[in-house]
Amino acid sequence: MEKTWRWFGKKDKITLDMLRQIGVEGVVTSLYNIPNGEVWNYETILELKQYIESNGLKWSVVESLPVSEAIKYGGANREASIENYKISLANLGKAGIKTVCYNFMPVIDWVRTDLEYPLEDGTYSLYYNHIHFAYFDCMILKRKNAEQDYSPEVIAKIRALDQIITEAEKSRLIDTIIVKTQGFIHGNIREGDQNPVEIFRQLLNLYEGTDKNALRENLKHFLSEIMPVCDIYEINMCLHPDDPPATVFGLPRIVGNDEDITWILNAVDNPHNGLTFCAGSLSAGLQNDVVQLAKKHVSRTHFVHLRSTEILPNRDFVEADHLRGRGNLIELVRIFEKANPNLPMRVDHGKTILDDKGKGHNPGYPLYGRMYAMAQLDGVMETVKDEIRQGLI
Ligand code: DNO
Repeated sequence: MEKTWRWFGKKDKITLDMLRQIGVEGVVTSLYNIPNGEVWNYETILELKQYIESNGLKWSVVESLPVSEAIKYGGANREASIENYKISLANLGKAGIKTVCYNFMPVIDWVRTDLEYPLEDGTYSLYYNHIHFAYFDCMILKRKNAEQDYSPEVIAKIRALDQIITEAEKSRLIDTIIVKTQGFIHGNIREGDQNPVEIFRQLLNLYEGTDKNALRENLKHFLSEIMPVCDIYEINMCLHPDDPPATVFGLPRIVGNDEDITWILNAVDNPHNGLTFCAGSLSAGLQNDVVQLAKKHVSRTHFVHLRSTEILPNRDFVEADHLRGRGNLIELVRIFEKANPNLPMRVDHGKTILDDKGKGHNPGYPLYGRMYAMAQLDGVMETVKDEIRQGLI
């Protein structure tokens, strides 16, 4: 597989020169300054592409070309937004960039409640605490009828938490769930925005009346519209699964299990309508056996996120060491390496280790933690290539 790395543009403290030193082959990045829904013009794409190439690397994958909310909920300016998306895709195609990752999660992308959860060995991981999440939903956001989405045990626990939680802890929860995890990836709320909770409430209102079927139809419409452009430029669209693969805040989520993925791939049955196989997101759902999913959908997988999780009995989940947990990454490398040795993969997330702490890297994207995981997976990939050469698999 091609070893790629998520790089956050020229302002990223982890420079392209550093990436070359640690064996990265391709860059995964985006035009972070262009607001969602606006056109990516050819010159700006080319300028960044040439900058990457002048540093001895290539721009392998776009992550993400973001899909605006209007496209997802079917708002008034949906068609104009789709037209802009097509122009951006054509411009990417003309520049020779042909792998595009995106997601179709309403309002909020990935969900975590703790960005520095301390582990016994002195490192830190990303963490999802179900009670803290429910507390934010019911007691801070005060979403209408939110309590109906949780069991009586969970409600009792959030009431107990309410007696002891401090204002600082509440602010940290808001910051983690809807600001810090979202702003750096084209999310709806950015650091410095005033009253993020109110902005978030208004965004949720946009989806009133949009159920799972409506969201599916909106995705199908979007894909049907953009496929002709993808056919001309041979662009592979890579839909990222929902993280975690479950309904949140009463919003529909439609990329969480085999039935969802099969529906989407069949609804627009074009090889350019493909997947980002994110083992981390998929493994965070008990319903998913990632190895089975990979075997079934390998031919439509155009980009792979190698990451793993561990689900705890209380519905919390923690990001696991990359070679352990439910992600089963060794077996996934066997499946993907065999199917397509050029398939781009990136290590997704990494623990905060050594002197990563306090370096100001984006949450989940520290230098040493990711470098360590990439070295682990590099070893796995070389071993698997050897297994293939020897005809063992
Ligand atoms: C989080 C990421 C996601 C992902 C997008 C793809 O760390 O995995 O934000 O990039 O969902 O569109």
